[in-house]
Amino acid sequence: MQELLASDQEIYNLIKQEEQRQADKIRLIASENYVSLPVLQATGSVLTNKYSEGYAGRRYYEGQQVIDLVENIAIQRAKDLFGAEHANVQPYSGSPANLAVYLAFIKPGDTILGMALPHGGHLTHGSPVSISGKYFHACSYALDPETGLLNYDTIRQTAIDNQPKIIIAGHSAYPRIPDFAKFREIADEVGAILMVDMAHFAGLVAGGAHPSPVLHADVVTTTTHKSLRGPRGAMILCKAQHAAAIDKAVFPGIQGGPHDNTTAAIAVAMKEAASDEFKSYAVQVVQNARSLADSLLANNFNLVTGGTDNHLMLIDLTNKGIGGKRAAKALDKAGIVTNYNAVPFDKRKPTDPSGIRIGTSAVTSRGFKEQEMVYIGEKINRILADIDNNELIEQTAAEIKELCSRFPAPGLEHIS
Ligand code: DSN
Repeated sequence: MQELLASDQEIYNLIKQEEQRQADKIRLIASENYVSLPVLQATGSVLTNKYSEGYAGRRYYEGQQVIDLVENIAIQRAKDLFGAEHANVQPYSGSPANLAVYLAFIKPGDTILGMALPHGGHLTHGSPVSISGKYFHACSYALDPETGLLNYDTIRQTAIDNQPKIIIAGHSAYPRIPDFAKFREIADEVGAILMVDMAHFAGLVAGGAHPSPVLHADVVTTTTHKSLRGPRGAMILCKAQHAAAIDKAVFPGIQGGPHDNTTAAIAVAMKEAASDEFKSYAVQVVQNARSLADSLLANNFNLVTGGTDNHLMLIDLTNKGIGGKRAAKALDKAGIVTNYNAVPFDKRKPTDPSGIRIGTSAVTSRGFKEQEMVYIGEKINRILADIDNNELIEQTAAEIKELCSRFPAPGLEHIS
């Protein structure tokens, strides 16, 4: 990036600082990852210079000789990877993708049913602070208070009582695997569209380490940058019968020109995700999550649902007497990056809830295995047991930096 250095040293330096931070720290934010250098290169390509409103062969600007080919490759790879009948690769990110689904199927004031945000759902699944809760009549299902698991009898009854036009399955902070066939049955019983937001676990689905929702759902949305390890973007997969409605909702419904550089990077990431190496990666993400959960349980941490079947877990810190925000800040200083997160039926406020959420997608990308998971569990325990010990925090940060230097992260191999 010598040209950037010469033209804008301030931004160059900040990018370098961020590279160093990503290289030196154990990044456990469940929605983050490291993309490969090829994905970075496609993202940073001259495709960013092009406008391409419309779809291949039906654009509103000329000069699409290359872009049409790129987008068609991305679509075909997405369809092949997930076994989908149709794919739209233009949504800018997960929130616009979900909004496009609502625009395609319902009108303002219609009812949607999704997982409650404090129970692991996403803002765009009907939270009152999001457009999904402001423009639609949003009702929600909660987790079982005893088990912390999805309760399909409750979901069914809530659907019968509220008659939603769309039922949303999928989550941002649920450590178990939804039963997509049961969701399908409930949706059929009330005549609803079944939408699955698989943003968090799409990479696990691609790698065969998680059941696929694609055959069960009418429409599946996903970001491309979480466990799927692509650029910041999103996709909508759907049955062929919904293809026209979905495409029209994305453009011209809520978006203008697609980000063609991102589309190219999605294509690159889909090729990577179809590889045997990625299958091993997805399996290792889940194995690492289990090992980390076991290590935390052995250190007397309380995990929502008692463990994990996917890439993430939610630690309820109530028994440790520490708020999630304070814990996340101390861990960050020690070189372990997490986010504070509400736990189901949380008694604390959302801005300082009782839990932290952690996931293994990023650390697995840099080659961490079970042994490193045990190490991380023990470090989290040491720091949170002595949270005001700055000397311990600094010493841990140095140890973690040394550990990370032995596991170069994708895209950051040049950092020492
Ligand atoms: N912000 C993402 C997450 O962290 O789960 C969801 O969009």
